[in-house]
Amino acid sequence: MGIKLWINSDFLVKGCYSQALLQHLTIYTNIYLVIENLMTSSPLLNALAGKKSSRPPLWMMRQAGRYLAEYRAVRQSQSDFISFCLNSEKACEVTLQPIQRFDFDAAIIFSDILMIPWALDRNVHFIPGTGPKLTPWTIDIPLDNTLLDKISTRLAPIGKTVQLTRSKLAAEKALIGFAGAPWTVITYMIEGGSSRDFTDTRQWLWFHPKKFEALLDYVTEATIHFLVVQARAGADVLMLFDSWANAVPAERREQIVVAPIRRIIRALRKLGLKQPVIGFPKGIGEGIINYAEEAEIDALAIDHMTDAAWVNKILPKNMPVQGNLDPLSLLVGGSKMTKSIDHILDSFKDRPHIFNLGHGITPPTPICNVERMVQWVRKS
Ligand code: 1CP
Repeated sequence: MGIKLWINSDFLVKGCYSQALLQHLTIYTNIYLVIENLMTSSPLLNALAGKKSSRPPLWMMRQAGRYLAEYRAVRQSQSDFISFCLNSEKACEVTLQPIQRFDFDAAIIFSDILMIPWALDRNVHFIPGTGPKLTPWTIDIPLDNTLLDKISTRLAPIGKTVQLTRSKLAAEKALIGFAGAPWTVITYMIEGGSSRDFTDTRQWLWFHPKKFEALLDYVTEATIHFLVVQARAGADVLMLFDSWANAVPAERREQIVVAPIRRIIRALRKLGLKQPVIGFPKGIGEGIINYAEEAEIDALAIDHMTDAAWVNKILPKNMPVQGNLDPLSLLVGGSKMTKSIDHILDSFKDRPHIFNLGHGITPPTPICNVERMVQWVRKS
């Protein structure tokens, strides 16, 4: 629908009053609809709906975080990280900070993938300089379904953050809710924190396949509850972070990486929740071909280890992609960074694309390099 269409309307030359009035009304209705559309259309939602644009919308994974002085200032006022995530006012404040500073096209709600283990009573703590610590999940722990029933109540403060943030965010900025993919969350539960090789979790796959399957189902159900809270509170988009999908043996990917995502998305759709879902199966290389086909996601987030030109060749033509600048290129900046940005923009120029990093931004990143990245992507 274009402006010319209504201006060219010939109601003035027609003598019939009522017809002219009718057309007049139509014109005003059309103008209203177009203005409303202009006011609410979100570049990020457009890309997720499969629309191409001359400049891709952009945001950054982990955009609210320690590289920002204003984040560190708020963080200081809250010693316990979980309480910080559950404090809707403060979580909303830090969610909005990167939008205020860089005018990104999307905000991602400030929370953590470990809120699910926390809600499942896993005694989650974040130790400064060390990372998360949880009471490790052992083979003999029974799966308590009454805890699943409590997830929505326990994580309700995050729904409140979503609501509050949406009310403060401009209409054209999309708000992203998220959860960890079940596998990634389970690695933290079994290892009791971060891990380099996920030895205990991977051993479960071989020694206790039935128990592992039951735990996977359990965490998948918990994830559905968590995403429903965020979707019902007003999140426009949902993202599932499978940060450690690389550690899953290739022949088990369908069961562990792909099927749980499909199950989560089907459950959301069954509840009438239509938010587009971005899947991020980090580090699975050629596995993205099957993931893109089978997981029923709306868009695929690509890590920086995967070449954008190859991704463009192998994925279905109109599938939206997100990514995939190496976060460490933002440490060096300059022409090394812009050359890398150009490769990504050029590779994805013929498909719906959301510019992003291939993983989270790191704390030592200079702000001026983020600014340069934003300018460079927007001038393209
Ligand atoms: O004290 C601090 O400020 C701790 C740093 C921090 C932050 C800023 C943690 C601890 N979590 C978060 C917020 C967070 N985490 C967000 C919202 C902020 C934003 O993106 O703007 C998101 C989306 C996450 C997701 C998250 N948490 C992931 C998946 C994405 C990824 O980076 O791979 C993972 C794996 C976590 C676990 C986690 N949270 C925090 C730490 C230190 C860790 C462990 C990371 C590891 O094992 O390497």
